[in-house]
Formats: sequence, structure tokens, C-alpha cells
Amino acid sequence: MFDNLKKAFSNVSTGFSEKDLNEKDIEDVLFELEINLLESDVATEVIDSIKDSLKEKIIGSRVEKKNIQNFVKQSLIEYISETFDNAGHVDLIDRINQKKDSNEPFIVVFVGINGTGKTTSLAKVANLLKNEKFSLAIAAADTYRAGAIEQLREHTNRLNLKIIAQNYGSDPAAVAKDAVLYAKSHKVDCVLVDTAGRMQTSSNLMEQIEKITKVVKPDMKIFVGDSLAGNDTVNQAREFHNHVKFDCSILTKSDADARGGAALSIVKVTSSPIIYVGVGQEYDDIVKFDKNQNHNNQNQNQNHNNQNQNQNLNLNPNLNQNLKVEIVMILSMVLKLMTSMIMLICMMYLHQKLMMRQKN
Ligand SMILES: Nc1nc2c(ncn2[C@@H]2O[C@H](COP(=O)(O)OP(=O)(O)O)[C@@H](O)[C@H]2O)c(=O)[nH]1
Ligand SMILES: [Mg+2]
Repeated sequence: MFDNLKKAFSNVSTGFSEKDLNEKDIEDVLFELEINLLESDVATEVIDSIKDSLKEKIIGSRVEKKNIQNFVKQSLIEYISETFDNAGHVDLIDRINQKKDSNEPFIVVFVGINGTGKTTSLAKVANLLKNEKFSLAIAAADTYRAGAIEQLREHTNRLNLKIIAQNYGSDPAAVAKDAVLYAKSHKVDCVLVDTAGRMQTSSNLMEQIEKITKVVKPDMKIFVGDSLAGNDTVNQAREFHNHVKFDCSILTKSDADARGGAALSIVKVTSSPIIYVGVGQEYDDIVKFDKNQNHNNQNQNQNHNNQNQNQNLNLNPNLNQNLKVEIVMILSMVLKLMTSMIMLICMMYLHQKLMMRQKN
């Protein structure tokens, strides 16, 4: 994922001949870097921070012109690496194991905007934890989006897991609380709470998530971000982090993203680590985040070796709705075409009749 990011400065600023750098040289170099980082999907505020830090370094180190390219490239690699290291490390499985002795369930709440892959990532994590022999209960606390409960129920049916759900419009915090009570009384290791990604307003959504977290006091809050959404993902991460101080993130759809800028930006803006990366649409298409790995082609290298293999997780209700709308549109077009053809045949028939009458 980060190969391109690290290469962001490999093909610029080789044409210096004089020994000393002047202000304009530095500006030119940083401008080239900015373009390359923008192309790698790094958020603009993160680019500004990189530029500031490099400018300081270049001036402070009195780099010679002929070494500037290598210097900037090396500094960029260090910056990326330090950003990921400074965000710390979170291991979900370790954390659940640590809480197991207390006989209390480990509660995880998934947050993020609609369509980023929250429910799908929850299902992938559920599958992963099930394979680690943890017992699970899933809370359908997205009671807002049409089809959300059915989507989650389909996952829990496939994975043979317990789901706790109420009706649409019911209080998500109450659903989450129900799931926690169920987990306590049945000695379940872990509760995964799905949440809504859109309400009437963004403040409604944040209030709702804050209420859920107050009521169930989760051990971990995971932000789910779409690696294809660029600056949007970073803005979402910041907003969620301001309201619910999530512990870590899952970055989805990295199978379709070769640039890595979203990961760097989320980690920089929230100072929290990415724990997993979604690399496809099957249950096994989730890998631990590794700052040195290229995650975008990792789903092709995976062993899809459990019983849930080849089950496509694209159960998104909106996508299904879109498909339904398209089918209805095609059918109505076919109907219109057929009506026009029938009318044409009728007209031709009448025309022929008229001609025969005229002849007679
Ligand atoms: N290619 C790819 N698609 C994904 C990934 N994660 C989720 N999706 C798709 O993203 C869409 C939205 O996912 P969903 O879980 O419903 O998002 P939610 O609204 O945040 O709950 C679905 O079509 C998923 O199949 C991923 O890692 N790779
Ligand atoms: Mg969902």
C-alpha cells in the first residue's frame, strides 16, 4: 500500500547543478512533493504538515543541492514510519484474551459513515474471532437504515452467530444494552455492536453514538473508513474522533486502492492506529495492518480456507435497492418498446386494409 507513497519523491528534482540551495529551490522541491502526495491521496492538511517538517529539516541540515532528492525521499520515509509508530499498537485478540479472566464480555462498537463497510467489517471481524474460538453476540444497533437489520442477520445466519435485534426505529443504545446483558448471562466473550452511519443530521448521529458508548461502556471503539474516499474519510475520522475518541480504525476497500494516502492521513489526524485492512468482499478478506505491506493485492494471496469461503459479502441493502431500481427501469423500457412495436404493427395493418379498400 505504501510503495507508491514512499516512491512519491523518486522522480523529481534531479536537475540541480550548483552547490547551495536557495529558498526557490526548496519551494520547487516541496511543490513537486505536494503534487506527488496529492496523487497518493494524502489529505491536504497532512501534506502541509509534511511540507513544514521537511522544510525545517532541509534548512536545519544545510543539504547540498545534489543530495536534495535523496534527503527528501529519506525524510519522507522516516516521517511515514514515525507517524505510524507514534500512533501506537492495538491488538484486538490480545485485548479480548486479557478481559476473559474477568468473566465480563469484551464490547466493541463499530462507528463510521454509511457505505464505508462497517457491517461488512464487523462480519469479517466476527468470523476472525470465531476462528480464534471466542464466543460472540452481535448487536444490530443500526435501527435507522432500511435493510440494515436483515443485512446483519444474513451474516449471523451464515456465520451461525447470535444476533440481538429489535425493530427499526427502536433505541440503538437499548439494543446494544440487550446484547451486553445477553452476553453477561450466557458468558459470551465478546459483543460486536453495529451502528448507523447516517441520521437526519450529523449531530443526531454523533449524539446517538455517544449515547450508545455511555450506556454500554465499550472496551474498544473502532472507526471504519473507506480508503477510496480521500479527504472525506479524513474529515469523517476527525469528526468521529472528536466525539467518541475511537481507539483504532479499520481501513476498507484497500483491494481497490494502491495509494496508501488515506491510511497515513487517518493515523496522522487521529493519532490512533489502523488495526485491520479490508481487502475484498469475502469473510477472509481482512488482514492485520502492516506499515511495510502493500495491502491492495493481498486478497489474491490469501488462503480462503475456512468454511465461509467464496461467500460474497455484498449484502448492502442500498446496492440491492439500486439493482431493483435498475431492473424496474429496464423492464419499463422493454414494455414501452413492445407497446410501440404493437402500435406500429397495428398502424401498418390498418394502412394495408385502407389501401386494399381503396383498390376495391
Ligand atoms: N472491495 C471491497 N468492498 C468492500 C470492503 N468492505 C466493504 N465493502 C463493500 O462496501 C459496501 C458497503 O458495505 P457495508 O458494510 O454495507 O457498509 P456500512 O454502510 O458502513 O455498514 C458493500 O458493498 C461491501 O461489500 C472491502 O474491503 N473491499
Ligand atoms: Mg451497515
